[in-house]
Amino acid sequence: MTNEVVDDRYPSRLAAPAPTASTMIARPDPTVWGEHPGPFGPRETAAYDAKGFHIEEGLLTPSQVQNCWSEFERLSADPELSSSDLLVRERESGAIRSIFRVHRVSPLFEALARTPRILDRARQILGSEVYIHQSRINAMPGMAGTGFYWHSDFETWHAEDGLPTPRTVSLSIALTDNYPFNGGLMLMPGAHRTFVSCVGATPDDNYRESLQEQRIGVPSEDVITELGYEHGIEQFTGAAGSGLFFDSNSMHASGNNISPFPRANVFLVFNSVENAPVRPYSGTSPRPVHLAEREVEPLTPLPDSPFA
Ligand code: 6CS
Ligand code: FE
Repeated sequence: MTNEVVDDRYPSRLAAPAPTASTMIARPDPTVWGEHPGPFGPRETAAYDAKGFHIEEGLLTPSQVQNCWSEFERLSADPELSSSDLLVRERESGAIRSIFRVHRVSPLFEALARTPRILDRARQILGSEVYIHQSRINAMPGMAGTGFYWHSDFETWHAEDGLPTPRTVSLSIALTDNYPFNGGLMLMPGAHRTFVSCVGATPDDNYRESLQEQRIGVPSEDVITELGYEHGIEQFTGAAGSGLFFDSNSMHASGNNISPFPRANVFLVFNSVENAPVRPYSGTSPRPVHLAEREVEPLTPLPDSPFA
C-alpha cells in the first residue's frame, strides 16, 4: 500500500525518491510549544529548543533508581511477559533487549509517568496536556548488548503510528550508570530541526524486525555524514538517576555494549493530546498498542507518587 496522504509535511518511506526531492526538510513545527510555566527555567527551555535535548542530573534518587531496577528484574522474570510481544530479545544472544508498555503493566512505572515534576516538564515543553504514546525499558547487557542505528523516533511514529507532528518528548532515565563506553545514547544537537525523509516502503509488521535491528526508516550514510559534520555529536552520560529529555525528531543512535557494565534505561514517551494519532502516513496498519497508544487520555498528576 502506498502513501495516500497528499498533504504530508513529513513525507517518508517513499519507494523511490523523486529526482528533485530533497531528503532533508526544514521542520515546519516548533520544538517548545509556547511559553508555559513549569519546572524548567527559561535557559533550560532555550537550550532544549536549540539542541533538541536537555539532561537533568539526579532526576531520581539512588533509592528510587533501586526500586525501578527491582521492578525491572521482576518484570524480566515474569513468565507471562516473557511469552508476550511486550518483551523483545537480542537476535543473537536471546538476552532481553526491550520491555514495552511498562507504564501499563507496572503500577510503579505508571506512577513514575504521573509524578508531577516529570509530568509538568513534559507539559511545559509540549504546551498542553499529555499522554504516553510508548513506554519501554531498554536493557543493554554487558558484553552482549547491541546498539541502535541512527534514526529519528518521530520518523517511525509518523510513518508507522500516524503522529501528525513532532509534538512529542521522550524521557530516558538511567537505571545504571551511563558511560561513554557502555552503549550510551549519542545525539546530534540541533539536528532535530531537520526532518530526514527516508527511502524504502514499509513492509507489513516491520516492527518485528525493526525493534531488533532497524533497516527501514533510517537515513542514508551521506545524510548522516552531512548532519554529523554540521551538528557534531554529544552523548548522554551520567550516574544512575539522570534523565534525558529529548525531542522526538532528535537524530540519535547507540553503539554496542562490549563493556562488562550493563546499561538499562526506562523511556517514557509523552505526546501532546493535541497530536492524536491518525492513519499511519506510510499506509500500513497501525502498530499494536504496546508500541503505539491509540487512545488519547490525559495523564493526571499523582501528588503522592513514590517518586515525588
Ligand atoms: O519503533 C519504535 O517506536 C522505536 N524503535 C526504533 C528501533 N526506532 C524508532 C523508535 O525509536
Ligand atoms: Fe530511538
